[in-house]
Amino acid sequence: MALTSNKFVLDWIDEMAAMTKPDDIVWIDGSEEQAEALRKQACSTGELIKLNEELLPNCYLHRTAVNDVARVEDRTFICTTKKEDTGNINNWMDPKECYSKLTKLFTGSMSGRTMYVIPYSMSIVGSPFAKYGIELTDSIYVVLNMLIMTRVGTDVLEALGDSGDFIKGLHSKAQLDAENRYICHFPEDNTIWSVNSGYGGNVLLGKKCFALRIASYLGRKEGWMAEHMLILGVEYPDGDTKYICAAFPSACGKTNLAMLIPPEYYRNKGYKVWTVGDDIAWLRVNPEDGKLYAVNPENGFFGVAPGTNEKSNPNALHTTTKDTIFTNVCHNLDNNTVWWEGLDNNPPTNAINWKGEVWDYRKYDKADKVNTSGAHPNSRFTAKATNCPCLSKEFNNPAGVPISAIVFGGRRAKTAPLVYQSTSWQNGSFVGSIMASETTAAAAGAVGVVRRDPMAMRPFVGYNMGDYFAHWLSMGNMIPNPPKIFHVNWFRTDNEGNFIWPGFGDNMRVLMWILDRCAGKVDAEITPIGYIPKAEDICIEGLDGVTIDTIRDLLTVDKASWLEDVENIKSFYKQVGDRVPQAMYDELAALEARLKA
Ligand code: OXD
Ligand code: MN
Repeated sequence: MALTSNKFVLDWIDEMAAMTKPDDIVWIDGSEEQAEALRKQACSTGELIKLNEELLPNCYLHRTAVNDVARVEDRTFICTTKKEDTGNINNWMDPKECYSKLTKLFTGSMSGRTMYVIPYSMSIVGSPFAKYGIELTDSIYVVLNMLIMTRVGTDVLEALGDSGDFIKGLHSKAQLDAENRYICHFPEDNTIWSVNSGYGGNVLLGKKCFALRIASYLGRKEGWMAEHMLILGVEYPDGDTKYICAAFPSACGKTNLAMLIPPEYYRNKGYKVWTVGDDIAWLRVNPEDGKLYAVNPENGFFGVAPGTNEKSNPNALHTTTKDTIFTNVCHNLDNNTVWWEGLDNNPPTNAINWKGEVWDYRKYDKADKVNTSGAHPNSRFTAKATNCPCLSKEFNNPAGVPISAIVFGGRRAKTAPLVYQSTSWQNGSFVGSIMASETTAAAAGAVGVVRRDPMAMRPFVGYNMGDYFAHWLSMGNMIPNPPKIFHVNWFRTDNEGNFIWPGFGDNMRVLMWILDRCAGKVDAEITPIGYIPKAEDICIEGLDGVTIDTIRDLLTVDKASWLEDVENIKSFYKQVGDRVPQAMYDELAALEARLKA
């Protein structure tokens, strides 16, 4: 039975059902009873495997199709009436053409199946940040993940009332046909259509599709920001807490940074770190104090499992010990638990790999991880935020948290120093726009290609990247007390390719310098790229093997490699196209001039 009388909702569902032809329509009410019944049903068909109730209570394992294990950027489209509104960095399709192409794929795609109607909210229902969505899907796995990742239920429909202001998401696994897999966004219609995939990033429509692509479009229209950023709070011994947002490309350790455990030196003094979010931040100006406030619009973590362990991220590990859905990890048959590479040094000897085959850990080959590992390198956990031991008490604050610093970061072997500070909001926006990451060809030890990933949003901006830069600049004029903007690089390597900086919890040492700068407590040195710390201002107390000379080395700015980067940025800006604001070109020219001076 329908859970609302909202005509916009009902008419749209009728239309989608007429196309997809499900046998049944089931409304998701957010109750535990319904969720439990769906879990049982999914276990009866093999869609989920129930794990050891004693060791991993209320935890399940799911495997996606082997050709369907990651986001598909080349099959992700932004469909605006005018191609220039989508720009060159995104894939564009004409909305009419896209609807007609996908209508063919959706026609009858749910026949013999149930259509689930998921009313959900991104951020707290009824809060000033909240935006509502409804996802229609033929996948129980999607329903159960959305129940963890978002706020689902009848209260969303009550808050929506009879308004038509909601994001219409349609998803069907269809035949899981990779050749006809499409993740399409219609920002002008508040609509998302996703077909032929069952992988999280493509099908949990509240996450990348809504909370980043559609939301970034709405944010530009409405004067706020949707960013690919974690949010964390650093609590000082006196109880004061300062908040930081940080943007890193996928697979640069956002979840680890968001949940970091302070080094012993800081712990002994009473410092604590609290997690507000690990992936997405929505930011608005608070008219009362003129500061930028952030919320995490999600309600759970969809984190990468491999590499998560007691050392790298004990908080994440703890979060996944109950109420969690694991996807594409290794199944340990001896005790009906899960395992992944990097969890510990004891791979299970009686195990099924992510593909569902008997797995022999002795055949593991680092050079061919996908085919020889127990867990897929992009295997995931979907875990409840409220199970996270370091969850901030402000997590459910509808007003969000005030942001002192915005931190950008990439994976750079040589160019970027450990940390530097921009000189203004405009300069900081420029620093974000030139963010980049390098891949390392592990076998050869060679430095790979530089991929420019502005604000870590390259795959997630729902409109023209040049307009997105302009939106960043214009936000600067709207924030009377803006956060300061920094750039970090945890990944500098020595000549043998080893990371110089220890990373993980010790990244707190850099965050402390950043917060000291925000509080005006510490000086810095000006360089052509911005302010860098005086080496002695990065605390190395209790840090083995790192000396003040190591810090000096990590802070050097090599003009030659920066000038090479400037050329790379020029060609990237050209690729972004003619909507790159003049102010960004001015910043680039000024940087080049300072480097050459
Ligand atoms: C993610 C990503 O899954 O950025 O968060 O790919
Ligand atoms: Mn992400």
